[in-house]
Amino acid sequence: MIDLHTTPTANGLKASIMLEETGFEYRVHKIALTRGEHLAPGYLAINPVGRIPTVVDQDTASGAPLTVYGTAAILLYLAEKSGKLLPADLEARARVFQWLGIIQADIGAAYTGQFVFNVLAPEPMPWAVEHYNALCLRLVAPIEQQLGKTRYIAGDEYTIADVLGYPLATVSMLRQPGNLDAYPNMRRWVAEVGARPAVQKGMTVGT
Ligand SMILES: N[C@@H](CCC(=O)N[C@@H](CS)C(=O)NCC(=O)O)C(=O)O
Repeated sequence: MIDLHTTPTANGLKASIMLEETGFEYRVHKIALTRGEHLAPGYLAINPVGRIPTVVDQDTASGAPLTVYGTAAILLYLAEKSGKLLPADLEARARVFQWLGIIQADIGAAYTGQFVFNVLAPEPMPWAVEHYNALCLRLVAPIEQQLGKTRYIAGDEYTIADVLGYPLATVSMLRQPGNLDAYPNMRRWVAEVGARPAVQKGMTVGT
């Protein structure tokens, strides 16, 4: 059994899609960020970073529960444990790792900044809004280019890079003017990935 502590943000949905894709038995613990539940002592005892998503795997080889926080770490852990969505070939894996870094560290950080200045800022901050909107557009462009060359983000195989990319395209990019209008390759890929039953189920977890 795996305990998933989450809320249905883009990052939370990446973890729930991956749990659906790998087929492990799991139960959901909803963490209401708006009520500060991620900063409550009970949750901080599990994850001192105080952010979601976190998984706690109760079925480990050592017998001790294993806590894993953060989308990239969770997806890699579940891929390794299940033997799914991560190619065995070293070069193919390196391509997946590269996209994992781009989507989480580069694009994820840019969309966090975009959200802060477009949605949370108590007063308009035009420079910051423009800066983050432009940065997001610049950083998602390589995904559009890549999907013009390959069926999936890291090649012709469906991998954890696609699990990371799907909520980015369907949740974070919704805040972008025109949504996916200027991204025909991403729209083709969103339709294909979004037809997967695991993705459809994962996108509803915690809602
Ligand atoms: N690096 C983390 C980022 C996780 C993250 O940003 N979580 C947000 C929700 S999407 C959160 O818990 N925010 C609450 C806070 O920072 O106070 C990941 O890849 O999962």
